[in-house]
This record gives sequence, C-alpha cells and structure tokens, in this order.
Amino acid sequence: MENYSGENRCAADFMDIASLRDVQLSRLQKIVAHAYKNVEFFRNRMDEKGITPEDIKSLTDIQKLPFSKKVDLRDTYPFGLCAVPMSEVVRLHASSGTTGKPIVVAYTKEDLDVWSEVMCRGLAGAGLSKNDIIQIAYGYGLFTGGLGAHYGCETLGATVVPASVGNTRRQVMLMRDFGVTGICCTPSYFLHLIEQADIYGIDMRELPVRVGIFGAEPWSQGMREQLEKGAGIEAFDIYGLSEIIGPGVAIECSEHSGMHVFEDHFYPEIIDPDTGEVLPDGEFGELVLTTLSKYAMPMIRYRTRDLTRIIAEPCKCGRTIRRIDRISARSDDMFIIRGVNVFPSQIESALLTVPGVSANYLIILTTEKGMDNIELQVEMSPEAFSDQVKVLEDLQRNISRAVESVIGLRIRVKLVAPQTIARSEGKAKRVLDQRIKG
Ligand code: DLL
Repeated sequence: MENYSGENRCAADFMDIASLRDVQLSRLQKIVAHAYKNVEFFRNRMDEKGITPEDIKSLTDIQKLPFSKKVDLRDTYPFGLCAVPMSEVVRLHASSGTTGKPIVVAYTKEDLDVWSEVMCRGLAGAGLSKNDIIQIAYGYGLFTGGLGAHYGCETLGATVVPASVGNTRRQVMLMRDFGVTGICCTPSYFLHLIEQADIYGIDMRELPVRVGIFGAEPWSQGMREQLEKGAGIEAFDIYGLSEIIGPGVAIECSEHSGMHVFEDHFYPEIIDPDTGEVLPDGEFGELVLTTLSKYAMPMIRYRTRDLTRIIAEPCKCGRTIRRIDRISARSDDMFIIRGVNVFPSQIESALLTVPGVSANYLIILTTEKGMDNIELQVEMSPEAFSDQVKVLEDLQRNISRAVESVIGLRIRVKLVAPQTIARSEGKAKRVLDQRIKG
C-alpha cells in the first residue's frame, strides 16, 4: 500500500488538515461528477434540487446535495446505482437486512484496493503487523466482514487464517495450534469463543492472542471489559457498512477514544435525523457518509441510521483524521414501550454495570392485558451462579434498578443459567418482539 511504512503508520492518517481538506474536495468533485454522469438516480435527484456537479466548489457545498437512503438501494435492486459497466465490476456483496430483497453493492478492482488500504491502515493502527497471525471469524460470503478483513490483513502482510464463522471448537483449536495473535469477529461471537474455550479446558488468557478487532454490531464498554479480561487481549472497535464499503470505514487506535474515520475516502457528516439539518462537530445525531473514491457504486450523503457524533479534537495518537464516537444505537433498533424510546444498547450498558452477569442477554417484548412489557433475560456468569434464593433475588433487583435508572421504566428480570441463551455466530439478536400489533 502506498505510504504504508509497515510501522503502524500510514502517512494519510497524519496528513496536515489543509492538505486533507484539499484531497477531500478534489475527490468529492470527481465522484459527484461521476455519479451525476453515470447514475440516473443521482442525476434525477440533483436535477430536482437544481444542482449540478459544478456547484460543488467547497466542502460545505456537500450540504446542497440530496441524501440517499437504504430504500434507494432497494428500489433500484440489484444494479440500478451502478456507475460503471458490469465488465468493470469485479466483486458483488449483499446485505440481507430484515425485510424483502437484499441490497447489493459492487466494487471495481480499484474500489477493492481502497477497501484493502483502509482496512490495512486500521489494523496497523491497532498494533497488528506482518508479524501477526490473524484469524478471521467474520462470515465469508455475501457479508462484507470476512473478505473485507481478509484483504486488509493480506495487504498488511500478516498471516491470515480464514476460518469464517461457526465450528467453534475448531476455531479455538486453530487459535491455540497456530499461535494466533489477532482475531477479527463480532464481539458477541468472541464472548462465545471465550466461554467455549473454557468448556474445552482452554484458558484463552494463556493463548498468544493479544488483539481483537470487533464490530458489525453495537457493543458497550462493559462488553469490552468482559472480552479484554476474559481473553487477556486489547479490543478495538471497528465500524463499517456494506453500502459504504464494508468494515474499515472507521476504527479505534490504541487510545480507544473513538474511531478514526478514513475521511480521505469517506466524508462524514452528522445530521438531525428528524430535520436533516447538519449538526456541528461534537453533537449527537445520524451519521451521513459520502464515498469519495468508490467508483462502481458511489454513495452520496448516505443516511446510515447509525447514531453517533464527530470528535474533532486532536487525538493523542497524532492522527489528523477525525473520530466518531462509539455507535450508541441504530435508529431502526429503537423500540417504543409505554411511550418511552428505548435502545437495546442502553439496556446493555446498564446491565453490565452489575457484577455477576454475563453479556449474554435477550430483551423480550410482550403484550399483557393490552400493555407492553419488557422482560430481560440475563445469563448469570458461572461464578455468580447460585441456588441460594437470596443471592438470586439481590442480583435480580440490582439489574432491575440499574436498567430502570437508565431507561426510566420498570422491567421484569429473569435470571437464567449459564449457556441457556442462544448464541449467534454473526450479529447477535438482542430483541425478540412478541407484542401484538395493531
Ligand atoms: O456489519 C460491516 C462490518 C463487518 C463492520 C465487520 C465491522 C466489522 P452491514 O452488515 O451492512 O455491514 O451492517 C452495517 O452494522 O450500519 C451498524 O448499524 C452496524 N455496525 C457495524 N459496525 C458497528 C460497530 C457490516 N462497530 C451496520 N458498532 C451498521 C456498532 C456497528 N454498530
């Protein structure tokens, strides 16, 4: 990769701000012209607003451009947003979503190079190098996690173990036998790996694994502590989405105070999700991303639905690219219960402040006598597992209080024995909505 020194640093991450803004503007102008010329959807939307690519004279002019959304990808399924002929497309990925048709994303050879570059920069910033053996336990296939991490690790020059998801016993065996030093998977799956290793008599803390690259789903600080303590590793949060490129849009550095956005390739904005108004750096809202250098399927001002804020203050690591805060929630994940807006991530954060619980939980929404109810099923950690009623009651009360203090609603807590809540190999399913609709 150009400018990658092999010592955890890539010059592009440390560019002076004025040069970075120049790079962003010239890339933005080029990509908007490309999208306008080659994608009917973007041309129509811009024409409706009376905007032409020539109107983009400064970075703030991006605000004149129309937003795009997931529904636009669905409506143009499968290739309606492609900006190059199919002969230039070398890869397709798709994200299943919860309803209807998947959304499809396409890459040229150069787009794949950009993806590999950002992943490589991120992995290097997390302290990984060509001397590491990295196991990839994100799914390979249409999901972007596996292949995205794979190409990044290869660009870094690391030794890749392309394990994909599943077969947990074999995953643990490979980690031990190959002397794996880095692992990429969802945080919930890594928690499962730690637990299973324990059952097979392997203490993950004694294995050489020292770095975990975890993303694809929201996870809390409490979860980080469980993963780091349980495996003796340093955990890094990585963010991305298929529509923009896949994993590698942003990742933590070793300061762990937000994720650096590779903003020479992905331009971030935060908007008020209700009004669409652009918010100043530091304010929480919906993340909007524009791809500055992806040519097969450029995305202009894509509304991610992910809620966060931009951290513009300089990071201690010296990288000049700005950070985003941990994704606190996805606006689609929010549920409304008795008139109160609740995000699953709020429940996880509160839950994991209580000692003696594991990060395996399930939120079950039901209707009882016409009223919405939340039941929180929580697995106890094996150490805290007890048959003493008093101990269990205390724990239940502590969890209930901790959650109530955050969401303002009384919830029912049901403690369940270790290993009873179904594990997921990819993104964990945290909410079961069994409410009667209508
Ligand atoms: O999940 C890409 C990815 C793979 C990211 C591996 C990181 C690691 P999608 O399946 O399209 O792509 O889902 C994207 O997942 O809009 C967020 O809501 C959520 N998400 C991804 N990373 C994080 C994270 C991949 N670190 C959607 N924290 C995004 C919270 C995340 N949510």
